[in-house]
Amino acid sequence: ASLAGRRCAYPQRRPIACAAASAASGETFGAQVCTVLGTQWGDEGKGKLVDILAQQYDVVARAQGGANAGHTIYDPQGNKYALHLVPSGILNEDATCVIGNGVVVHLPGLFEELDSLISRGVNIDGRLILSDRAHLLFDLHKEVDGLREAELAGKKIGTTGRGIGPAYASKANRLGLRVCDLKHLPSFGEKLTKLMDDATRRFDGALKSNVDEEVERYKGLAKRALPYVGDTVSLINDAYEDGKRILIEGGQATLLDLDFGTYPFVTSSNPSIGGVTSGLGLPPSKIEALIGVVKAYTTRVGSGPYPTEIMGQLGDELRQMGGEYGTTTGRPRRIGWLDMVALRYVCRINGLTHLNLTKLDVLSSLDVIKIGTTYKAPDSEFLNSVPAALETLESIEVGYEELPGWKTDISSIRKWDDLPANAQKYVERIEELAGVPVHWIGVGPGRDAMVVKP
Ligand code: 2SA
Ligand code: GDP
Ligand code: MG
Repeated sequence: ASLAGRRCAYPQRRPIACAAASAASGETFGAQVCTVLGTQWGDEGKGKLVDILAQQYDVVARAQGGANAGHTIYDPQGNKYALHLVPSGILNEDATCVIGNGVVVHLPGLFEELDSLISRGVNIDGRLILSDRAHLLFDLHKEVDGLREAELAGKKIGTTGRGIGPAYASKANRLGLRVCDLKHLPSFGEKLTKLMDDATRRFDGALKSNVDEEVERYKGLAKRALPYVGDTVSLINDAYEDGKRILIEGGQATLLDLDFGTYPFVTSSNPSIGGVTSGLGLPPSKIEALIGVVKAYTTRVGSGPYPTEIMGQLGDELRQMGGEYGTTTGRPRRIGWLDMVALRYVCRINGLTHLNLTKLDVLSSLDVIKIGTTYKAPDSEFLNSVPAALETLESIEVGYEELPGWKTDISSIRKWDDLPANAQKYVERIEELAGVPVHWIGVGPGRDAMVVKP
């Protein structure tokens, strides 16, 4: 696909007010380039906000991660879609969806996802562009993911098993194959042989993937993939220069970031702001709005430290009320109170300009809601930020504030003024502690279940 062809690929957009925002305030979100990032351990509801904002954006792009992501969205008829590699703008037929260079792509999985969308009547034609620089994730990477987890025995990371870590390791080892390699099949075979030989030396006899079978399979996959492949660096910068509106959808979240998360219990990409720019080739100076999505409590899937974790019956009840099970793997999510020390750390790292507080409705039955506000290491000072060492983080004593609950269903409320006073106070306290305004408040999973704070 030539660059010249792509330059004209964006239809002139009619000004569409965001469905949820307009219901509440008539607002169209102003930023030409806007990024939506997870601020906790993922599953904050990023997909829902992206789906809502996508109604006003021309390009919706993913920059990092892969099919470990599980973003759940609902169309206006209430039909549910769980997306993994496909950006959450796909239900807005006027938006072009981009899978950027920073994403690791399992092509059979991508096609499965596309087929499922097509079978449900979603029009994909000409709407999905896959970066020629994105790295390919093979079944081999999934096998290695499983083998490495097995080696860790009782100390598993608790990965999604989607091959993410091994695929990024191949990229960093300079053994990876990229989407552009699909255009050069003879050397594709040679490169794949090198990649597989390396893995075979490490996991002697344990791997089932076979080079010849895989090369044959990728001949077919290449044919189907190539019409989607493009120079997304040029595409996205051209779009910007043409005045198009660009929305970037983060996967996972900053506390799972390879650099800033609870290492080694992290994913293998940078879900924070750095991954957005390196994963798309769009300069940071172009990003006007950085939206952090914050669940009104916290969840975490997989192992690792979790200072505000709620154990026992209350945790189980919140899991049920919030439907907290992995979108990709179905695993039960661990549950905890909001952690403002961690949230402040995440706001600073990303320079967040707006917050979307989600799932406020899930807390509606509680008498008292706790917010973690301080970290204290045993026999030591209060800490100002999230410590690097797991040993410290695991021994932290969290100090809590307690706020009264509102004890009434808020899921049909659409206006800030109609929220119960205690719910407003909870939101305002979060803004105060985070130092970043809450602009959207989620009160249910549906596209319309959003309150805009004036
Ligand atoms: P991986 O597979 O190498 O990225 O796993 C490393 C850690 O990152 C966590 N991780 C996630 N955490 C929450 N949600 C994710 N997506 C799915 C969802 C998860 C699911 O939307 O529910 O279905 O289980 C996601 N992806 C990666 C992972 O749990 C490890 O802690
Ligand atoms: P993501 O990975 O950040 O996109 O989040 P997931 O889709 O994995 O998990 C969020 C879950 O919460 C999904 O099932 C959403 O439909 C749901 N959800 C999002 N926002 C809200 C909200 O405000 N209230 C309720 N009750 N559910 C929500
Ligand atoms: Mg998710």
